[in-house]
Amino acid sequence: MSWSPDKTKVSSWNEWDPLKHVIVGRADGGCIPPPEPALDAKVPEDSDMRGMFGPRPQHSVDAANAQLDHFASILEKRGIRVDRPDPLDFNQPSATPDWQTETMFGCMPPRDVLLTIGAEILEATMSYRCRWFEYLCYRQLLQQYYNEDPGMRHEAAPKPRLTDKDYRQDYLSDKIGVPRRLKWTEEKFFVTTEEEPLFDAADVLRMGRDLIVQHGFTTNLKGIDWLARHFPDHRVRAVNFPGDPYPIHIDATFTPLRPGLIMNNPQRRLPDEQRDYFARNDWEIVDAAPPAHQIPPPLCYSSVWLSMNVLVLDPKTVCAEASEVYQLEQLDKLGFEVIPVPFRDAYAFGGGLHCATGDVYREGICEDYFPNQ
Ligand code: DAV
Repeated sequence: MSWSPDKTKVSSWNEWDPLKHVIVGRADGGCIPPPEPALDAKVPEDSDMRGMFGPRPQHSVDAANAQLDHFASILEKRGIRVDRPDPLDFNQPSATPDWQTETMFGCMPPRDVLLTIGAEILEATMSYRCRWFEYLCYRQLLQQYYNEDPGMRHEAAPKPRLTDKDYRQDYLSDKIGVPRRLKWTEEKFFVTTEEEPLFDAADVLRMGRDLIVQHGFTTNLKGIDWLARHFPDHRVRAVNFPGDPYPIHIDATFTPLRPGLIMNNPQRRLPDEQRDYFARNDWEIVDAAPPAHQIPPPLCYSSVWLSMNVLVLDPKTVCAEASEVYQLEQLDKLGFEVIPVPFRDAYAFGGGLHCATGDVYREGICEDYFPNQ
């Protein structure tokens, strides 16, 4: 049965098959959350955000929304159905019996929260307290998909307690220094402990039968094990990337572009012993082009490597940030039709073009891209 825009169907098995239906986030009400253990570990020590919290300036919300709306219209003009989440009032306290935080975060990056594997959309545990309730922004859409597509599976991973036991106290200092952080992350001594399963959806790359999951600040080994038990028909592989002092989310580090081709951040290389799996299955790993910018935009958590946070529309077409001239050029040379999308004003709200989207439907089936085990 072929896909049509007015009949909802949930299905997506990888990061590159032809995209037909997607969620694009919103910047409305985005907040800088107050200090909490795992979030503080990610804010660079010299960041302009240290010590700040509360609603982001309205002019920055408006600028981000203008770019998000423009991105959505680019996708729609190409025949892709676009849905948008329902923001909460993020500038209010939230709490469970275990903790309380003064503000939430926002709903710009659906990729962090929602993991689409085939007909299932899974709400991630999340690993920051300020993002514990973020799934609520997507519930209206997920309920709609559930009602309209009898094959859709709506799942939620066990909500974590997120007590102080989930976080290593060693990371509470803002004077750790980058050399020590690099040593710790190389040793896989991350801010999150193994108290309970934790994962953010943006640590998972979907590659047909294989799920490649980054072990780092936002996803622990128990989270990866939970994913492996939850998806028994998949091979779930943990990867890690020494060289990143703040390892959260795989999508500014390791970016599959089409079957057989992945870009790797040259400052965060996949270790040799983990490369073999890709090599023996004829996957080429190329260094991503350098970012065009020396520093991220103001009040932004993410690194300049959002340059490689591209959204693949199909194996020949990719959206990349409009000012990232080196990345645009590299993708062009790799044979893609490249769609430049202005997006830097949205970065501070939670990331780039891949972060800001969540798959609902891509054509194609679950294939095995790694037959040589
Ligand atoms: O390089 O700061 C950003 C990923 C956002 N989802 C980085 C990772």
